[in-house]
Amino acid sequence: MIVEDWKRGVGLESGDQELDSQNLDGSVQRTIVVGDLHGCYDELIDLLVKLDFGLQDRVVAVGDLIVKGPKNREVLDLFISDRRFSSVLGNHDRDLLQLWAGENLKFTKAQQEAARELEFDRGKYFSYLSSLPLSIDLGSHLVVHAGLRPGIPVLQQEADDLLELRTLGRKKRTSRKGIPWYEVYAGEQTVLFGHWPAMEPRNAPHAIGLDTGCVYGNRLTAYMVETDQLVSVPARSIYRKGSRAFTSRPVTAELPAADQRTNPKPLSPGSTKSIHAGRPVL
Ligand SMILES: [Mn+2]
Repeated sequence: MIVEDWKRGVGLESGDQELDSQNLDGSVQRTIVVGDLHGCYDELIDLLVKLDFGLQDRVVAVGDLIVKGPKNREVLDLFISDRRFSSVLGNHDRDLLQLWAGENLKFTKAQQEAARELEFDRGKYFSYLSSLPLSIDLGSHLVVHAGLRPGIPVLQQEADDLLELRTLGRKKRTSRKGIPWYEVYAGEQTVLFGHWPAMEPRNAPHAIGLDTGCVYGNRLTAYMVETDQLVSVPARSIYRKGSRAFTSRPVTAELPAADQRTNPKPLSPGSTKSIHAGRPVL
């Protein structure tokens, strides 16, 4: 599908949007929290088409909008131009800001490539990425890029933890060998995060990891807050070779059986914990 068709199909160019809690087809507003995009624009479109994305729906991304994948510019242009789209800052998004700010750090080849792709309108992209928050509070749920230290309020968390934390009890917050932070976290809000790709979503009692390595050729996954559903689409291509850490299985519950995937029962936000293990998958 070409992009212009898709935009018309989901109302991206339909002008004024009525402030109504219902979509044109009468469906209620959905909050679609999407895993790490890394420039995977086509798969984002595939996902939104699959969901019949409407005028009153909104997308919240877990960050790392760019770097490694094929269409960084298209992803950013969509988030900049359509108010239904928002995101937290990811570590790669931050790294691009640091690169452009001339900080004397080591940047990866993929980051330098992304910087070149976006150079023609650097001011616009710098300004947008600088505006991204470290967390987005959805009430029952909290969106951060990587993780947080259990027992500390989100506003008191260190930025580097929100951007890069994987495990506790190790010298480096990025270590994959300690205890995953989300196995310890027991806060009231369910945390929706990305950053640490796995073949399937990471499913903890109070957190859901949504990075299923689309840029590595696996899937793009999203979580729908109001109905406690996961939805995903396959990557169209392998854009980057995945690391061994990516292909290792996450420490999670099994995905629900096929008979649980149909006719999901709508749930109000905040009632998600009780059915965590049986979350329907679209
Ligand atoms: Mn990341």
